[in-house]
Amino acid sequence: MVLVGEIVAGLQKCSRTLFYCTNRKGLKLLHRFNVNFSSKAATEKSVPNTLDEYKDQLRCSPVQPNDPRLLKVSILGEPNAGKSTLTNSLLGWRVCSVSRKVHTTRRNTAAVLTEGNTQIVFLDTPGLVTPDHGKKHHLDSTLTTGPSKSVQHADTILVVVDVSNKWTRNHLDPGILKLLHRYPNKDCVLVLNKIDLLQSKQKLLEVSRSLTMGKVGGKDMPAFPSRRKNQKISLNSLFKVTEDKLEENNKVDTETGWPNFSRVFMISALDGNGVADLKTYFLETAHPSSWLYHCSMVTDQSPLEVVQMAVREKILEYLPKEIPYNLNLDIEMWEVDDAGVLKVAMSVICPRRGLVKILIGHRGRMISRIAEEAKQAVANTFHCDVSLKLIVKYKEDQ
Ligand SMILES: Nc1nc2c(ncn2[C@@H]2O[C@H](COP(=O)(O)OP(=O)(O)OP(=O)(O)O)[C@@H](O)[C@H]2O)c(=O)[nH]1
Ligand SMILES: [Mg+2]
Repeated sequence: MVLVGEIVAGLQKCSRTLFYCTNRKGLKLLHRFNVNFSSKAATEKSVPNTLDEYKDQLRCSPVQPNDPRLLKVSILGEPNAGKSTLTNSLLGWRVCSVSRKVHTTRRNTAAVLTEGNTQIVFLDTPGLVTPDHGKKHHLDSTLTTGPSKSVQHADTILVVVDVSNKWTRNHLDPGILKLLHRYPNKDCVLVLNKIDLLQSKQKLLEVSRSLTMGKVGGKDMPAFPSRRKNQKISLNSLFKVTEDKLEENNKVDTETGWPNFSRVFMISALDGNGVADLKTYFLETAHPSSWLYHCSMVTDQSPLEVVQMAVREKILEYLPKEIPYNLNLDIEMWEVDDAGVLKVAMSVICPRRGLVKILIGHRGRMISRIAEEAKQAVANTFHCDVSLKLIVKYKEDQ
């Protein structure tokens, strides 16, 4: 009590003191006494769980370090390639929603990684779809326009390919190729994701050869070396060869890929294999420039969006394909109690009576499971305890 009193008195007296805010309660205190947030150094990263804190964080102009460095990375890929899983893995923080179904990400989402004097802003985008596909499946316009908008402002384009998908892994999506051609001078990096599901190194090399048209960093890729049975070859050593050595190479089909990738990374966003190398690459290629966001910023999503996306993610995970896209999610109650527990009640509005039954499930098991897992996801984003209540409703003609 005495300590809080002292802090309050200190705040009132020393409005020009550089105040280091270390936790959410500290932020609230600053807010209560109208302390100019932007002039303070709130150093702890956080995802605000109230609209007021969120607005404060957005308003807060970045305190620039000595020699600030910045890199804006647009993450592109076909639906379900693992873009959001990779974003979370790079940040070490669950900020983006992930599910087994396509179109989990509905709009461009910024995820901010600040380390030392370097800030990297990742733009997680919806999976690339053609405008025709978007129209046919009644997808929001943010899904079709998001990727190209994000590339416009990026320094680096990160193309994520799911190597476990044998239908798509050997050629780049035409929409991605179109974007790469539109910005030929931007740095481009290829990520072969889900290597935990494709053990054959020979196949991985074939995929990367196809997607890069046999050229990486301005050099020809080496031919796959012959090897004795059971001899282990490290992928890293192969790529070292790629970068170090020029070799004559069989030309691959000119339509399959992009010959201007500066690097290729083989990773598993799910188990983290290879992600540290990718992160190091970004930290090293950041250029001298002012930071865009305050160092406490982790994501540009509003607290409401975080919860809605988490619930949608779990509905996507457990319900048949088309259903989740037809539901509306409305916040009914939002409260943070004195113990810091976030309490949310949300209605899930179904346009058909039949959906209500499916969503609730036998003895309410389905909706309880969705609520429980969404609650955990939200807690992992806000880093606070959460209570989440879902109310399933039927409403015609929404
Ligand atoms: N096995 C494996 N699964 C992965 C990996 N990365 C992502 N996944 C899974 O792939 C699915 C899709 O992942 P997301 O991160 O939602 O993919 P996305 O590209 O963001 O998808 P959209 O937002 O729909 O475009 C999820 O079930 C992930 O758990 C990986 O490295 N290995
Ligand atoms: Mg996504």
